[in-house]
Amino acid sequence: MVSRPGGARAVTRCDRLGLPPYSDMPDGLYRAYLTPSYASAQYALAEWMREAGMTVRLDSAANLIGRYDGLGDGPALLIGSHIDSVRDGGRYDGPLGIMLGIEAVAALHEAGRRLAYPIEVIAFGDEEGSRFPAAMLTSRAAAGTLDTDLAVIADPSGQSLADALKNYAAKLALPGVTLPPGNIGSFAAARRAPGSTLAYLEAHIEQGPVLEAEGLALGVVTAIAAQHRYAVTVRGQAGHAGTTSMSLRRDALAGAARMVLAAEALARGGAEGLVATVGRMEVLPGAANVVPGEVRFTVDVRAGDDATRDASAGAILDAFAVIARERGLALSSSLLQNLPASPCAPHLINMLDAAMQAEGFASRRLVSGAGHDAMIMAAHCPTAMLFIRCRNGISHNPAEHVEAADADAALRVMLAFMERLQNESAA
Ligand code: HGY
Ligand code: MN
Ligand code: MN
Repeated sequence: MVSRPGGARAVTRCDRLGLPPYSDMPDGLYRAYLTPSYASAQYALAEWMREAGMTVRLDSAANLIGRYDGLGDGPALLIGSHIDSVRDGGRYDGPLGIMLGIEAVAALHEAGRRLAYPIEVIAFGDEEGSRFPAAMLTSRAAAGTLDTDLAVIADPSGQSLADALKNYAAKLALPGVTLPPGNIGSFAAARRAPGSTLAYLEAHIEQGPVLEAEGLALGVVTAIAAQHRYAVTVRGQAGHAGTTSMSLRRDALAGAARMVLAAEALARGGAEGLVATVGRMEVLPGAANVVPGEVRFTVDVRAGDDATRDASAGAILDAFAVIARERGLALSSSLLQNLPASPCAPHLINMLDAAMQAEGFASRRLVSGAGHDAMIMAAHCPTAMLFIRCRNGISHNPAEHVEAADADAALRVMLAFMERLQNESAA
């Protein structure tokens, strides 16, 4: 089924990438950085970028980039989002922003038009952190803010990021895609030259209920919430489930359960917009007839500003320590991810808002509770984000859904924004 260009085709292409071979899950969507499904998705995206009149390349962090030259060869408008997904995720979180970037270029290409500035569409490879313990890896490579030894970061199978990049490069089969000098493997070499990007624009589903509740298709993001993500380990004593009396137990899972409820209670009672989530937990040894001796879990704490995030995360860790002491448990925690709150560029917020109103949409500005590559790219260039309504605000879930008409609306506003950006940069 060939969809007409625009929002419908963008949604259809996201749907297509929701199934094998573009997913590593047989009955759902899981596409992780540098996996076979990631390669298949890059193959399809490269085709669609070329059809839209772009030349296509990989940077040395294996981000896929399509380029549509402008009348001038100054700094480029970068439009993008991420192509990786969470486990059993939705089809639009990430890919929709890439597909709409391709549709915007395709519209210019079909009209035989070139804007004053070049346009690049980028498919970031690892926003979710669903394979390696850190997230936003490849936008941080592009922004030049990831200074870590790639051999130290490893996935659950033990494969290091460095080896995963080498393996990916070795098996690469992307005809018509230009490889970076020195091939794939160096995050440092993926850094976009300072001053080379006019602005970064990301269209993304809201992943929340606000726009739908207010009957709005689109919203302009003013800032992205601050995030802290911790790895927590609770150690007690494993024991026989039948012979260890309750009074003598040091049950790591019972203690961890109290900690989960303490984190929830602190977030519920905290500032507007404060959230805390325990999303992953591992119980060891994990046998039905053994009192758990060790539990490892993650805590994700977010707030509209850094100070609230820091104070709340500190209160949560303090509560954990009290529970551990009361129960004779050992507690350790490490900060996995520290993402400061990231404001979008005021002049781009106003420009996107004006474009939205010029296209007949009511103005609506909102903060993003979800993290995005835009918060990383803010270290490199001014950023703007356009939110698109999604059904029941559901995301990170196969039930994620976006209407083609809303994707069309977003495309219209993106094109109007691009014209305004041209007028501003020509002034
Ligand atoms: O976790 C987030 O907010 C994003 O979806 N990675
Ligand atoms: Mn996303
Ligand atoms: Mn996501």
